[in-house]
Amino acid sequence: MKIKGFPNNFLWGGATAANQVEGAWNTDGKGPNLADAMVAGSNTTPRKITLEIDESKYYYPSHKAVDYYHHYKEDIALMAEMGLKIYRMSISWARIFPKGSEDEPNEEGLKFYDEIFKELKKYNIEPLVTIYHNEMPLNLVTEINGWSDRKCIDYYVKFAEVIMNRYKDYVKYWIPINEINDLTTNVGNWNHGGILNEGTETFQDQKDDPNKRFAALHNQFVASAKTVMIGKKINPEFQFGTMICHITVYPLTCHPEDILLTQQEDQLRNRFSGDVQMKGKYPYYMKRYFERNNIHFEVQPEDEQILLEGHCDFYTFSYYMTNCITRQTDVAQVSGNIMGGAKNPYLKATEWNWQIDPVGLRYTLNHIYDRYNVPIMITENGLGAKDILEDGKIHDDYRIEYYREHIKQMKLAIDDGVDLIGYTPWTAIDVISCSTGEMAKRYGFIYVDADDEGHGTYQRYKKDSFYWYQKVIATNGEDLSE
Ligand code: BGP
Repeated sequence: MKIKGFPNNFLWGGATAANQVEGAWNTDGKGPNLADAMVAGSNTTPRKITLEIDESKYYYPSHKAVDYYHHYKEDIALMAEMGLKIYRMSISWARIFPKGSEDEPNEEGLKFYDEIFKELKKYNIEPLVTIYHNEMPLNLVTEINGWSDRKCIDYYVKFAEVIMNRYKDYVKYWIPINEINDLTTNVGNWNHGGILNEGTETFQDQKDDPNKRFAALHNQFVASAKTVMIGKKINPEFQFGTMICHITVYPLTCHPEDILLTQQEDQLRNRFSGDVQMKGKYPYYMKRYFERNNIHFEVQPEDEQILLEGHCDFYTFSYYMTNCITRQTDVAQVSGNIMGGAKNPYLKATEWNWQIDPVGLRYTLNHIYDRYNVPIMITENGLGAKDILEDGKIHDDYRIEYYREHIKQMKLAIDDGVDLIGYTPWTAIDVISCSTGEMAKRYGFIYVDADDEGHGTYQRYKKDSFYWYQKVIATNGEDLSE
């Protein structure tokens, strides 16, 4: 029996985030955000956080990033040439509200995104806008310790309302908060929660206060739900997606304790945030988790109704790896973006030790669709790898291989019956890495000539994967050959 292909209106796309592409960190009224306070690191050097930004002493990669602020026309033209139907991007909060607490938005910042949306429209590329992608105005970190303070809800909702009103004729798909479940881990404190606890010096080694962290997550749930409610009034056609950093977990062995631990890990890391945003209420297992771990945070009586009314319409997630869970402590470990785990003997890993698991994507898609029964988009998936530029060419067959295997599994999941509507690989164009701040950890279909210290021509080159993906899109996923 021939397997079903991708639907005709499938949204083939690409993704980026403002702080990782734009640069122009203090141009046209933009204020510093928390990403601007992160010093470059590497696989072995943690990223230092400096509230006082000192460019004479440190290199901060977001300050120039890949200079999309000055190259966006060329970059969007390249995305159009590749055939993208959808482009996932984010809006820099500090470009619109430089301190986060102003009464009036920064018009220059708003104009920049007017231009982006006009450009996308010119090429018929649908924008998918992440309102908050790992960057809040630095002032909100120093003034109120980010999302741990309930005041942050109002600041964020104001920002969201301003941009939804301004861009209502251009944007239909919105993601209120990137990888909202990252706050279930310690590493989420800083760049997801804007929380800097005393003693934290690096992104990799943060001091944790679970009370503040889960308060911040609760505040994000409420802010997201309010945004959905306001957005639906601005335009009832708006569609809102949750965005989960989906760390699919397998038991390392069939020992019942490993199975149970895996279930608990899945509940906490993946399901919890998805459940709140899709079903509109806290799941039973989190109530017990908070009690057992003595976690307390402020909940207002009206929050329950807000969460219920402001649930999301579709489900999106990032998928880079799967990890194994076990009660054993003496097993080999692998890393990951929000958490690592036990090494799976059947999988290979990237140079950054993230395990590659295409079949796990089919499993994950079925797992999610079974639970929520709503349209799904994969809003991040990709390979961070070192590329070599030679005679204007980049032969990234390893990236093509990665995508081919994942796309095959997406096709099988569609055949299983999953309502997969779009795919925005990470990334459309090379960006600076979030966890390490490197340029060398490249993800794009388009190469940017810049290095880890910000040297280079910043010229753009099409990688072999660019041409490959162009063909995949043109044939609607039918031709995955070299
Ligand atoms: C996700 C983030 C992205 C992106 C990606 C890859 O968690 O949403 O912003 O950076 O991970 O991670 P890294 O850049 O650390 O390789």
